[in-house]
Amino acid sequence: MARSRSSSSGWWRYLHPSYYLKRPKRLALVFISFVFITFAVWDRQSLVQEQEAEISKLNEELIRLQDQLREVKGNLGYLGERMIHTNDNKIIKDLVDIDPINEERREKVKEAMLHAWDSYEKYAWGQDELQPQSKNGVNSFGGLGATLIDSLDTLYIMGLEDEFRRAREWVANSLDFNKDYEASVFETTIRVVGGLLSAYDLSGDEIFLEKAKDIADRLLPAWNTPSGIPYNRINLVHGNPHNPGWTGGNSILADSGTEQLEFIALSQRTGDPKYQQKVENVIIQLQKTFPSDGLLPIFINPHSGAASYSTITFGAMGDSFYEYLLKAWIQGNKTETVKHYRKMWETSMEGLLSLIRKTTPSSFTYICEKNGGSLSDKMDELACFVPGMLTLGSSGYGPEKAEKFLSLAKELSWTCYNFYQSTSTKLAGENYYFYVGEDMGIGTSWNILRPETIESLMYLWRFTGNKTYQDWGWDIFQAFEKNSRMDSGYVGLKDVNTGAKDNMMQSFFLAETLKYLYLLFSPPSFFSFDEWVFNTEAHPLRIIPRSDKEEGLGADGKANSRLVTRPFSRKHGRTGYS
Ligand code: DMJ
Repeated sequence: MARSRSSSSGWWRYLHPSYYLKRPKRLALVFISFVFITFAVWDRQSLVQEQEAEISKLNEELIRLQDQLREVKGNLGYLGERMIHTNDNKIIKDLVDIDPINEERREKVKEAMLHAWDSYEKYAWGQDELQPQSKNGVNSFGGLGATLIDSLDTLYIMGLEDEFRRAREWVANSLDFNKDYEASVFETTIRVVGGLLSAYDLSGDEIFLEKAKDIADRLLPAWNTPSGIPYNRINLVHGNPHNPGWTGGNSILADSGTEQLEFIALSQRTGDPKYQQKVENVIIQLQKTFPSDGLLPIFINPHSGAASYSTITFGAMGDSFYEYLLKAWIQGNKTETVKHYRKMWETSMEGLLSLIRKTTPSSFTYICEKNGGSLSDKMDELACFVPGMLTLGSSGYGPEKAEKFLSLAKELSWTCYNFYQSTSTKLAGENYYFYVGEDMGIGTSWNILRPETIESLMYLWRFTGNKTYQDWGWDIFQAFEKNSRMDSGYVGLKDVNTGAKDNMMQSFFLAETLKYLYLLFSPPSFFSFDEWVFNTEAHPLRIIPRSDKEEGLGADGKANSRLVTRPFSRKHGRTGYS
């Protein structure tokens, strides 16, 4: 008890003032401790406040940067978003290098697409093409929604999400191929099969593949000819393939040799080799009688597989046959399996050199047409895809030939640009004649919003980095804006000299012309040419490497079993729209 009492009184004495007043040292110690604790508490509080202010500043900065990134991604479209994930270094470099002039131009092109699309939605929804003057739709391809399908990938690439979603719903719920209509196998393939496959590759949405298979199955009997060279027309319900009367029973070269990319892609994505077999056989057959200069006339007999006497041209009815020789090689990842395509293409390019002439006095380089043994000094604007094709193909050559074909491409693009610059509307006519001492003169003077020159400028800019090609493309775009734009869409011109308007917004204006313009002003890594190949209607198809031991149809023409590959997967891209 005594112990406890004394310990308790010992503790209380510290609280008694006399304990400190008796000994001043104790008082000083208490004072110093008080000052030290006060300072420590105050210092800690102000530190926390400073840190909080700093954190809130950083948060604001983070939100600002996130907004900026969202904006940039929006401008780049869905693919930009995908590539930010998959191709970080390159895309970040491009983002840093973004050129404000190109940004502005790209926005203008996107706005033009929106205007064309809105007009189509308003006046011609679900029909093949819009007639802007009369404000109605017209079914020039059998009522397959050609403009809508041709536009799917352009909408996707430009990041026009709501428009793409509405188009997708139409494809899923209203697209009906059961039409008693004599369809062009070529046009239906490049626009409809190509457009649907491209939408599938970009979005991963199965509905597009399903529909592509449906229409391709309706076209497939066209290849059931003695030679395997297809008939060019077929009824979508009854079949009955045939050729149009005006060809004298012949098949057209471009119409018969421009289905390889789409049908090979379809086989790769469905695992069913029948599509690929039909179209690859066409090339095998043509290879058997391929001339030493690689130049085939535009008419081929579907019974014998031999060429009939007719014009040789890189313009109408010949053009995309040559384009697909190169692109089937690229699509097949340039492997041994597809080597024969490249070989044939290189042979044809040697033949092309024999058609090259220069004008006087200005030395414009142009491509002649050939009838029998003689050259004719005429060139279609359609042949202005050649500079782009040469640019794309030049990288497969050794340095010397690559340089030779690239400089030919540059010269031809200058000519094509002048097809536009030489008219009062600054829009090109359909074809040109070349006269000694007078350079070029217009033949057919309409302009139907074609894309070929812009397509070539896009490839040249991408491969050379020379911004002049972008400036030329911008000039052409401005001429379309000035002469072809109406409140209700875009029209062609009946005459590029007078500016008189026609009444048609061609579906390829949305599929090709505006898409190539958009790419012309986009950062180079926006679309990788190692990953994608564009069909002749500008629909990008994802390159799926074909192995040298592939189970498909080889260069020997022997059919093998299945080749199964997967399309662009949702995991890597944007989530789908279904
Ligand atoms: C498009 O349908 C394709 O580019 C085709 O290969 C040629 N014609 C038009 C565009 O001009």
